[in-house]
Amino acid sequence: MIPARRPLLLSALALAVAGLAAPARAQVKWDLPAAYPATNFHSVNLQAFADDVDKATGGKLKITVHANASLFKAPEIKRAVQGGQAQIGEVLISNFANEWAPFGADALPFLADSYDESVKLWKVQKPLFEKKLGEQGLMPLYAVPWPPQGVFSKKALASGADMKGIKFRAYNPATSRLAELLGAQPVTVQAAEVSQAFATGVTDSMISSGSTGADAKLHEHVKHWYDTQAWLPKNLVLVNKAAFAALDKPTQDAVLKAAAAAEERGLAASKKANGESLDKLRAGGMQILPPPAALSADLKKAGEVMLKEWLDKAGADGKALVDAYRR
Ligand code: PCA
Repeated sequence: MIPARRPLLLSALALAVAGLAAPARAQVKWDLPAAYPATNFHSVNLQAFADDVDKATGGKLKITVHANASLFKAPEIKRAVQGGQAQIGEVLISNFANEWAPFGADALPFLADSYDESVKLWKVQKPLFEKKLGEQGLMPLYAVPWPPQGVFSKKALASGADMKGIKFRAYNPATSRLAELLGAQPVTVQAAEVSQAFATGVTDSMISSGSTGADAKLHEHVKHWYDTQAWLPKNLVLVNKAAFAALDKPTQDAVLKAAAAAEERGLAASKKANGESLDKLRAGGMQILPPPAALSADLKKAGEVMLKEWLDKAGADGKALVDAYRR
């Protein structure tokens, strides 16, 4: 049925009023899927970022953080943001090295293996990433490194040879390849399921941070952590470009400002989490050990193979990146 005629002037007036009122009142809601527990320093930092944006925009942009892979699993988050199922998300960028090799640069053993080097690597990665992600309808907002990666193992390790045949949990293509080169059996398990994987014997070892070990209460299942400081993989917060473009300018500025603050705060939080989580694991009965020389040497050898393979795959982009990083 056709609705009763309304005086034309009145509906025009109603439209004009709605149009004027909309920008002031409209609230935009964004979902932010993330893959790590709500108490992890990355997630705490995401929440602080969302709170900063809320405050700076007077509640106009509300970002809801969905921690612990509750909305999407870690490897699905990038595609979800690309496809607009989520407007913003946090990814472990090296998870996507098979898509484009430079995404994996921060998971190459011993290329950038300290906080300072990790920051330096990000500086040269960022412009390249902006271009590549831009082509995919995405925009990087900020990056935060995980603490240095060390080897968790149920059995004591003296060298790479001790890892032959043992089950080794992987979290990205680089950790799978490292396992293969060491003769271990890679099994991919996302962080949210690490505790269960060790408890049920799905895996006996992995390389990761003390932070993820403490999140998973790994001291209950594993007695050794070797402080190999092999690399510091980064979490990257990505936004859907169209969703960002739809914001008004002051809101966009608030997001960028909060992102810059989150990058700085996240770096400090990572350093703090590194010490605290190792203390927690130690208190729980795990031995926090310097790596035996032979284990370090074997990891370095594997790292050299991986860098060569990566340079082959990454082509001109990879060479430019490594050259700029080493300059
Ligand atoms: N924790 C994440 C990635 C690197 C890290 O330290 C994980 O183990 O999945």
